[in-house]
Amino acid sequence: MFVDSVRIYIKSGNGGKGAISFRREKCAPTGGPDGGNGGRGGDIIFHPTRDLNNLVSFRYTSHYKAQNGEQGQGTNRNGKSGKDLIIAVPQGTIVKDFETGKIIADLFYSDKDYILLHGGSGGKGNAFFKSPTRQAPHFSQTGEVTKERSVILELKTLADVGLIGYPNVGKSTLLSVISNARPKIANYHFTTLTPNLGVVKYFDHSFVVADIPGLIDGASEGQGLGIEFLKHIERTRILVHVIDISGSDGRDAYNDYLVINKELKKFNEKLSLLPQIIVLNKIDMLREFSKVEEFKYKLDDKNAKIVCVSALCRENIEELVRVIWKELEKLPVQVPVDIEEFGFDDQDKTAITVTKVGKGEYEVGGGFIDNITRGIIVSDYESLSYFWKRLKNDGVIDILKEKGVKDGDTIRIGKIDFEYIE
Ligand SMILES: Nc1nc2c(ncn2[C@@H]2O[C@H](COP(=O)(O)OP(=O)(O)OP(=O)(O)O)[C@@H](O)[C@H]2O)c(=O)[nH]1
Ligand SMILES: [Mg+2]
Repeated sequence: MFVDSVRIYIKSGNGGKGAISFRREKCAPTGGPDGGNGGRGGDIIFHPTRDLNNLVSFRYTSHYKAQNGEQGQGTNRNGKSGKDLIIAVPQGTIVKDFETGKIIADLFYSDKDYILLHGGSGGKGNAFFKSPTRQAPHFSQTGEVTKERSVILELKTLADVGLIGYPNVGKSTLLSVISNARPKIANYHFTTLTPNLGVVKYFDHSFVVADIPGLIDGASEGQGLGIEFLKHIERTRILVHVIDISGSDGRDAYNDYLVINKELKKFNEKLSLLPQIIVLNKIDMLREFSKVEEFKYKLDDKNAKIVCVSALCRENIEELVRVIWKELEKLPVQVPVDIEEFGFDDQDKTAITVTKVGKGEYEVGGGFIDNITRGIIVSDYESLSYFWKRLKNDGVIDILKEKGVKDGDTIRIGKIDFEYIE
């Protein structure tokens, strides 16, 4: 089964909780705080690789979770970080946020890893909260709890050259003789059902060729296998238009050429504007060479690049590879798609929202607040005073004042109501 688009769920690891612990020594039964910090949660990392060309494995496993960080321990021992989860995907996979459809990453370069979700930070142990006025803090910070996200993975195959043409004209045969690929070849239509990639070597150079299923008249209206799979050649730099010049299937070669170009244009104007090299294949079956001349005569573009070959008999194949390379050399290299500003983590960590919900009542929330409330124990005086200090020092109180908060008003943070005292 070939899968080129899937939805998956990913979650980085939560941070571990900071420890609450006090030193115990023979002569000092109530020593100072020595609770270590919790470990960081593992990241979710995507690893683009050339070894994969299908997203099918994601059909069977759709939830991916990195390991949580471990809790801190006494004697100032920090918790272990959670293991990252590395997810291998085919090179050229695009990751989109499911909610907004925005592109988050184009995993364009093979082996260039991309951290999509950072693990939650570990909570501070109680040793961290020790201060001259707070000698024995009985609180620690909980680890950051990360959110599960849903993303769409879309395979946008990366190839330099796309092979297009009617079914049975010899596209796969051609790929098999110019590259290392061994696609299925047979004398019937629609032998190729999913894209095949092959690497072609030309002296010290190499380039990637994609062979896709054949197109027919009306493909854009769903005839044959449709035109959906043309997206796999959207990122190519040139197209090699393969035509059966012998007419072995009983069609007219020039008409085939026009039909395929019309279908291309219907799929995507940009694709139809890519440079094309016309390959007139199956010349071994030609009884009259005049067919080639006739084709050239009918062609509007008198400067079109045309190469006559026999893929089966390997005739003129080296010349074709040379022509392809010479064309490629002139064209700019491919670049990843433009990414809109997007980051799951950034959005969350800085947000402070203050909403007036009633007379003298304010609700305070957002990722920033979630972060500083981690591990706060309302019943613990020191914990609470630390929390107020953070609200003050980090500007939350100023925002409340701007919104008109007054002495005696209620401030709701999470599920707890506080009274605001100036
Ligand atoms: N005589 C001759 N036969 C060829 C040549 N190239 C391919 N063929 C034959 O044409 C038939 C179709 O070849 P494929 O390579 O499978 O054609 P395709 O364009 O990939 O077809 P689809 O995958 O169905 O779109 C096979 O029987 C090949 O052996 C050629 O140069 N000369
Ligand atoms: Mg084929």
